[in-house]
Amino acid sequence: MERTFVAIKPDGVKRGLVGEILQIFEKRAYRIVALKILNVTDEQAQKHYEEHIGKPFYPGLIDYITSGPIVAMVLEGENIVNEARRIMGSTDPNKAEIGTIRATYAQIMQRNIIHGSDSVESAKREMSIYFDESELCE
Ligand code: IDP
Ligand code: MG
Repeated sequence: MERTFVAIKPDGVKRGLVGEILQIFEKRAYRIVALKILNVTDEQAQKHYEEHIGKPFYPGLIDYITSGPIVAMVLEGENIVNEARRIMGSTDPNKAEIGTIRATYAQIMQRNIIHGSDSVESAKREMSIYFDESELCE
């Protein structure tokens, strides 16, 4: 069984979309292995988005992810890394397929509501930024 790291970004939490988004994954019968609300520290944000350091949107991205609490989770299921990204839709909500989370709830990339790991390796790296091993429910 594969695992991925998913985060509802601060705009999703502020807009009261946590329940609706969790339901999408629960209805798909993915298992919640870990779940919490937290304020992302600058250190966590920099680790999470280290691949984007130096890009023009990087400072805005760090401000965005640290602007309020996120809901972080580890989900488990068949082929979940790719499937979760398919459920979320493209990074740019305007290019995301209708029916995906980003197309349904967001308008712009700078406020695209949700994060999902892009590979099994990224998932392992990202979940270790936000969770201790002991927080994962087997
Ligand atoms: P992803 O979240 O779909 O994996 P990434 O390319 O990893 O997309 O980018 C991380 C986040 O940075 C995006 O979700 C989005 O919020 C933001 N972002 C990415 N590209 C741009 C851009 O060109 N302009 C503004 N923000 C961007
Ligand atoms: Mg990414």
